[in-house]
Amino acid sequence: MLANSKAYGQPRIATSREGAARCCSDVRSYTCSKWHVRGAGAGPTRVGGHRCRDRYRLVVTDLVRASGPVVMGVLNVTPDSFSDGGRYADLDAAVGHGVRLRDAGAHLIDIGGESTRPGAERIDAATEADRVLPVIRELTAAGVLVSVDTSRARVAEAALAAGAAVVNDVSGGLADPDMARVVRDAHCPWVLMHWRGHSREMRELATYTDVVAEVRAELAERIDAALAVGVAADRLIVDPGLGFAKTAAHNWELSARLPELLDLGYPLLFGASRKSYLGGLLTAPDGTPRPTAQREAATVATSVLAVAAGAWGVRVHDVRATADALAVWAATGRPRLAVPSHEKKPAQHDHEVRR
Ligand code: PMM
Repeated sequence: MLANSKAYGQPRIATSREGAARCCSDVRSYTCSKWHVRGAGAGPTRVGGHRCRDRYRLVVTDLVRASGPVVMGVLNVTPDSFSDGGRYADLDAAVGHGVRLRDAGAHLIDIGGESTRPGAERIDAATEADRVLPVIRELTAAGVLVSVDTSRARVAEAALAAGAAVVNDVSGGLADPDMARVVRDAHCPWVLMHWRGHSREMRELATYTDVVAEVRAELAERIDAALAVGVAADRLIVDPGLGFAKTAAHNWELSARLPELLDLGYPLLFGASRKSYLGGLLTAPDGTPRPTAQREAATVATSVLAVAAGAWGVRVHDVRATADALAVWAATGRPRLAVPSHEKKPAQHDHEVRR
């Protein structure tokens, strides 16, 4: 059961930062004053010529425990992703876009090399790695904090070696049994997204009696599986996986009942950006769904509502629009729709002994 699930509670910033300073004396950090987010600086951190085993501590401390909402900018280096597919296949274009997203307010740039849109065919690991690794190298060299959007352990491992700081796994560890080991050994943050199967089969898997209860229970299983392998609880971030084996009605239900997922006690990432259920909401008079590029106002609304409900972060394509809206939300005193349970009672911290 979920014995160690109350991870997102009292921050241990001082302890972790002291640990980071001891371990990674050459960590360069930057500060985003707007959201008080810090991250590891450019390139892999090395101590005495070796990669520092715990170079992620600053990232973990300050991103996972971030007081403000974290904005993750989407950068798909794929020919076929539903929103930005084909636009950033060229290395310079991809790196330029990543830097622009960072400058627009993204704390983290999420780089994906395999389309996960419903119905998409899989590509092989080598192709996926060839697409993402050069972009990760260039962006981390430019001081941009990067996550890799992959469900393959081999690709994640290579991406971490290339400078990525976070693994965003849309399969929540289900697609590749080696992923948990890679993440555990790297000590990096790991986004566990709710997932039931690969793109080709996900439509048929969208059957639930109570979508929120089932997504919650399945995420809890993924958390427990990660903890059982030895991944530290404070590296985990959960994500409801909007659009992944979900109908539009499921996505709206999950959005409306976010506190039930927050009750798992982990930071929650919300990825609604430009997804088709927004297009289906905003139909033209003849019933045509709103095109992908014209779903931005709706995306911004989902971001603000999710953060006001207690989400830790949002994954978006148009970073500036969401970052601006969240700045307004922050300036208004960070109003909340509901108090997440992790703020009601202190976390157990039993996970800390596992480190
Ligand atoms: N959605 C997509 C890809 N990766 N990762 C997380 N954690 N959450 C998501 O909702 C998510 C994701 C699909 O959208 P894209 O094709 O625009 O990247």
